[in-house]
Amino acid sequence: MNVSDIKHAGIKAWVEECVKMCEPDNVVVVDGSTAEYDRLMKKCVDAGLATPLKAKENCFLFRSLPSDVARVESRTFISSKKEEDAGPTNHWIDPVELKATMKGLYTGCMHGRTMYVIPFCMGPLGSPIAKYGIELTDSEYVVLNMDIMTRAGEKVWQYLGTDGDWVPCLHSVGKPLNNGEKDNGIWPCADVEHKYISQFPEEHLVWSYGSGYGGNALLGKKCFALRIATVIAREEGWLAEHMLILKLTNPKGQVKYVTGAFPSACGKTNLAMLIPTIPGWKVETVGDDIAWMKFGKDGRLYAINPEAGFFGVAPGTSAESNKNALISAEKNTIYTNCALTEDGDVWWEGIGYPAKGKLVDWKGNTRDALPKDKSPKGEEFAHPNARFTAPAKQCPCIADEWENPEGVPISAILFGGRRPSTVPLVHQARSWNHGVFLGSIVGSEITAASTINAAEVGKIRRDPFAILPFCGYNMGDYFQHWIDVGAKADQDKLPKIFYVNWFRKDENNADLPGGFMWPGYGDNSRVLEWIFDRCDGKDNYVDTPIGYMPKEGAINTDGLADCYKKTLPEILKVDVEGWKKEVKDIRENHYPKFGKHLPKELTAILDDLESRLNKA
Ligand code: GTP
Ligand code: SPV
Ligand code: MN
Repeated sequence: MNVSDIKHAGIKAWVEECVKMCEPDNVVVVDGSTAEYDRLMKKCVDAGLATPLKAKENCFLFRSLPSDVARVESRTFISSKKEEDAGPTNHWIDPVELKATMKGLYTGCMHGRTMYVIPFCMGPLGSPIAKYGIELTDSEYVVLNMDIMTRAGEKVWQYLGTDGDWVPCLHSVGKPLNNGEKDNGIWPCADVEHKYISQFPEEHLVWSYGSGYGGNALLGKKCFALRIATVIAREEGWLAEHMLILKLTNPKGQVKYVTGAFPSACGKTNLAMLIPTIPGWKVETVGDDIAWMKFGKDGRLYAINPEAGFFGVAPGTSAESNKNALISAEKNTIYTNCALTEDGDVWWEGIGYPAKGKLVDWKGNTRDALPKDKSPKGEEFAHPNARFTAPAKQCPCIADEWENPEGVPISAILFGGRRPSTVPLVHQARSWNHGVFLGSIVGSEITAASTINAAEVGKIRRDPFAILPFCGYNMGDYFQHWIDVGAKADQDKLPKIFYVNWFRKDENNADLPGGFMWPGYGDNSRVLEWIFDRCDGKDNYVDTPIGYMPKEGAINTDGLADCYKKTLPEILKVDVEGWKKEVKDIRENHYPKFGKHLPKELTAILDDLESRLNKA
């Protein structure tokens, strides 16, 4: 199929306009076939950008440049007409100015390259919740990843018809090949100051330039399914969220679906694929990163996973921590910035075993492997934000209903982040609005997924709803939208809201691996059990100043390692002094940012929390 064959007039005109501006050598309309995937992958191998992995069927390793290893929040823009509409937590440039700058960069930017036209669908094809987009890109890596991460290619056109809704997503790596230049095995991208990841919310438009990595370049993911989708969701009255979706079955065979918002690299993929350590319980995966939630005819909130694959964090993924992720990525997978072993396999820190012999690290240097599966900070063989791109259907615990066009009905919503102190293992909101409050105050240590600057990693920042880098409009208005959604709903049918923290630390306790006071991973099922029973209204809680918490003995500790039986009382306590500091920080530093956009309901809940703490 050629551009001239596109039956959708709006799409055809936009593609032609972009071709004129970017001046690619060729234009290819992506069909999504296996033959096409193989051809593009071979092109990457021939250009020295990809290495086939001898040890894994149809798997390939890419290495990016050190300036292009994660999302670049400092170069991500919400370009609304008014700065106020982007809000205090987003970077903003006037759209007229930004478009002029970017048009300058886009002009002739695809010289020596092919422009790929990718028709794609976010969500199960034909689902009433699904949305469609077209990504134009000059990166074969992006086409290959989009093929795994979305439903892409020929099959999408029938849903677009001649005038269906779609989101235009323009992407270039920003590295034209003039005068017969070649990539010569070097990951193409632009300097950091020329990278722009731009969303134009009023136009539902994405323009990305200069990066080939992850969420900067696979525009269906964070740019469309979150930044633009949050805007559409607000217009249409639903929720687009940075959340995993899991199916939880108890020993009686009863099922509940749970979503969870945790900041980047804070455990969504792991929780979504968890293997419970408590007998009789089962977790299955519906999604691991993004949830779109709408009310069904029965008044319940239903979630779909708009994606078709996992773009998962490799480091820390082992047979012990997340076996299901390893199996998902055993074949037909793209690895990025992992280390390469002598026998043609990938390796990373925390994979569960030391590597043998020599390793090629993510920068392409050959070094002797260490006798353990950790490396000193800054000397990692795999980049801390190294990733695997794997088809969701390969996940051994994918839920049968993961592609249900109507989605799955949600019973509980979790919020969480990496909080080494103060925040307990689990507490429950007293009401929907109290839950919105908990979402609004989420904080977490910065991880390698959210910055290309290693010096920032570990600092705590507020990341409301884990959506700080992904909200396409004013965060204060986003809080209000959550309150409005709850107010309109049938209160009995709303999901219950919980705040969890797997990451409490006690660095002085040598018994604790990594200093973590909770084992995490499979043992998080112990907390899921409590949450499941809470949703059924079980009397397993005590009322505390911060919300409902497990009453004594309500967290199942059968088989829990002794060192954690000792730390459990500590992480199930309300740290009154810590929370008072928290309240002060929210009042003085967090909430004032939102000015008149801050819903008064949230200030009222903050006041209530403070008075409860004062009485404690
Ligand atoms: P994004 O894809 O960036 O949105 O990340 P994510 O939220 O899906 O995080 P993921 O599940 O990939 O986990 C990131 C890192 O946190 C990995 O190195 C995991 O091993 C580690 N991790 C996940 N769950 C836990 C847990 O329960 N406890 C501890 N200590 N670490 C965890
Ligand atoms: C995240 O950073 O939350 C990710 C990875 O899921 S990326 O797709 O690069 O945004
Ligand atoms: Mn994510």
